[in-house]
Amino acid sequence: MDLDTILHRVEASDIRIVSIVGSGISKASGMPTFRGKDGLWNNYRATDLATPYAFKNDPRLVWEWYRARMRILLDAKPNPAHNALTLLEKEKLSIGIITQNVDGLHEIAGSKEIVEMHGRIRYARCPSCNHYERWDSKEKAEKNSDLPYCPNCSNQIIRPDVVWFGEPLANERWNKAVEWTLNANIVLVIGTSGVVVPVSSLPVFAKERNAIVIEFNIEETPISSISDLSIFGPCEKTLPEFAEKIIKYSRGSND
Ligand code: BJW
Repeated sequence: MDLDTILHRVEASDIRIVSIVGSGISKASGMPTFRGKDGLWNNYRATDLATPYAFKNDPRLVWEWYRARMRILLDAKPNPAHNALTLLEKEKLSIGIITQNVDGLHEIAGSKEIVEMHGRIRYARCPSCNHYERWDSKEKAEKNSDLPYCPNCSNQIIRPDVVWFGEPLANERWNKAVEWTLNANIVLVIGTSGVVVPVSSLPVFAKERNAIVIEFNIEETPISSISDLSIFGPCEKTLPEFAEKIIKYSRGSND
């Protein structure tokens, strides 16, 4: 089915979009993805470092990886795909963005309704006393060999405020993500391999509620088979095109 036919399945005056986002959206901002050749850092697989086990076993290595990512992030800017989602919100076509990304680029792009399912890399916390601090400074990102101990209780090494494999997602984030998904009539699945639970189950919930699922990726994923349409290509190009089209449709013009 093509996009025009799909769009006509929703009333132009009743568009409720939810976007489920992964690391592919930030690729054009310079941020590496997790899987595939991009997911390699100094010969370690990114997915092997994003675990409580890796942190317990070698916190210095894991902090080195987070610091390396922070150095890239400090220079990163939102790209046209982030901006397209902000535009959909401004046009009141979007309920919200459910992002697996920890980079904070949606907020910088000006989006307001965001749930950061896997936390925020720009903050760190103490697992012992729950001290919380910002981590997105050049000074902190550059001290590669230092292990950051908690400045409050000194007991523990602080950790990035993110969700690693095997850790639960915060209830309030999950509940909001489910609520938004069930309220949407169009769900965009953008730049994610769709293999990490529980977020990967959200497009399935949407489908069960008869929402239209549109995937934006450079290649096929497990989400492709449940999508009404997969738009293959870099989302920094395809998403702004989609946004332009749906905004026109919502205003009653299809030119
Ligand atoms: C483009 C593009 C362009 C590129 N345009 N597209 C066994 C043991 C322990 C746990 C489990 C287990 N079996 C299952 C689990 C559960 C686990 C899980 O899902 N594992 C699977 C991988 C097997 N999930 C969890 O543990 C979650 N918690 C949980 O379920 O709690 C309950 C529970 C507990 C214990 C046991 C079982 C259940 C937590 C998941 C947390 C994930 N955390 C990370 C790290 C975050 C912090 C950080 O950033 O450092 O989140 S891992 C990593 O994967 C990161 C991402 O958010 C997440 C998803 O990856 P994403 O975004 O999809 O990236 P990629 O690289 O995979 O894909 C990029 C895509 O972009 C590709 O498709 C490209 O083609 C595309 N692309 N350029 C468009 N320009």
